[in-house]
Amino acid sequence: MKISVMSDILKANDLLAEDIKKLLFEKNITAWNLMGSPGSGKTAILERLIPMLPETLRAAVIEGDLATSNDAVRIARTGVQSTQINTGGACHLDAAMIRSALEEIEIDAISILFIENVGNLVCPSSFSLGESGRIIVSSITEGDDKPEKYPSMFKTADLVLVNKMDLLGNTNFQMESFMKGMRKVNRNASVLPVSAIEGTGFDSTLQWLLKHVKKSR
Ligand SMILES: Nc1nc2c(ncn2[C@@H]2O[C@H](COP(=O)(O)OP(=O)(O)O)[C@@H](O)[C@H]2O)c(=O)[nH]1
Ligand SMILES: [Mg+2]
Repeated sequence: MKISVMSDILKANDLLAEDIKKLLFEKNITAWNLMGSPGSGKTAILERLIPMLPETLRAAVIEGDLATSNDAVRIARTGVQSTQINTGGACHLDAAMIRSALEEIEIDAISILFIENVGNLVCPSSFSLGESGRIIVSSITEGDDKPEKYPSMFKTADLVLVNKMDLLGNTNFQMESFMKGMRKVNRNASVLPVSAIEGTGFDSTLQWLLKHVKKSR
């Protein structure tokens, strides 16, 4: 019984997500679903990346959180449109929330949409938001075993940003172990080490993004 209710919810979400995908395609917008644990550095990465985007690629951000507008306020400081969704307890965003948030965004003015999902390594992976691709932020302080422990999240990634590399000397994180686990669950995703605090790795991240923006058009 529980299983069929869940599959109905996912089916309804997928239908709505397809509509969003079509709309974004018609408007020539590439949308990234940004996922990862709470505190992995999703907002900090956007704060670094957005000012690096070329003038021709204007971005907007949808921020998802259980409560507060703190992240949307941080993003607004970068000068792009940002809107906050409070899920009121739900551990993930869904397509209906994105459809409402899109009504608040001037979508004719943008080419890239970042959707920062609720911090969680499980729930968000099952819910399509109509995105063009998925970026997972995994910080080294979480440990190098996360891809293997949370395969449903990592297997759907197009890009994994391994954040907080500035702290490498203070942890037992081994990139080799991380990559081993990662390749067990996902052979194709790109993996890039970054530090949102120091700004390292962002030239490669930007290049990856620009290449994939072109591809999805
Ligand atoms: N040392 C270090 N701290 C970081 C880095 N990126 C983010 N943080 C810190 O990690 C905390 C959570 O960052 P935030 O962007 O809010 O994470 P989010 O919950 O995933 O959006 C903040 O205190 C950030 O300053 C990084 O590259 N290095
Ligand atoms: Mg955040």
